[in-house]
Amino acid sequence: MLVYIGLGSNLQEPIEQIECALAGLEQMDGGWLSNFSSLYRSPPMGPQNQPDYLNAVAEIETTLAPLELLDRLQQIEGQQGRVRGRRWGERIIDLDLLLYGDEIFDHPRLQIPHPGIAERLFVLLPMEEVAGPDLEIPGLGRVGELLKKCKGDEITKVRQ
Ligand code: A4P
Ligand code: MG
Repeated sequence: MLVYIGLGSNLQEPIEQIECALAGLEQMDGGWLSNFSSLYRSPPMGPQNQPDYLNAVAEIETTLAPLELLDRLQQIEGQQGRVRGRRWGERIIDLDLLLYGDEIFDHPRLQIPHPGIAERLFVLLPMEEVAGPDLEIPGLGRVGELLKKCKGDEITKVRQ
């Protein structure tokens, strides 16, 4: 199964945190990192009294079931010292399961596609870079089309 993971960080050297999480994804049993995007910097969505975020998207091939994969992602978050605070608040690392093939999944612990994808430039831009504009988000449409409708927040490509 081809899956897309969103990575985000705005605490404790975000670039290093994202690189560390990518290394964790690379080493994950049952998953093969096949591609990843540049890093993008944007102001926080949600509470404004927190640092800017760095975001990226990784593409993985996996044999893991959705909830198994979520467990692995939360393990990586835990290894990097993530503590859960306020909703949409600052974080060392956030790993969101954005897409799991073309499946729609609704479970108390896991919603796929990840809610909010369609309005988030910091998800759509790196996703388009990795997968191209024709990638279909189940129930929502193509990434390229969603991007055209998205309001232009400040977002800058940091590197790569
Ligand atoms: N969960 C449900 N579906 C999923 C999924 N598809 N992937 C559950 C991952 N987790 C999923 O997540 C809370 C619970 O969501 C998990 O235990 C899991 O069972 P969390 O990461 O602890 O909480 P959260 O991240 O504070 O809440 P939420 O609603 O997931 O926030 P988001 O959507 O992750 O947004 N601004 C910028 N510029 N860039 C960002 O990356 N990120 C956030 C957080 C806020 N503002 C941001 C950014
Ligand atoms: Mg999250």
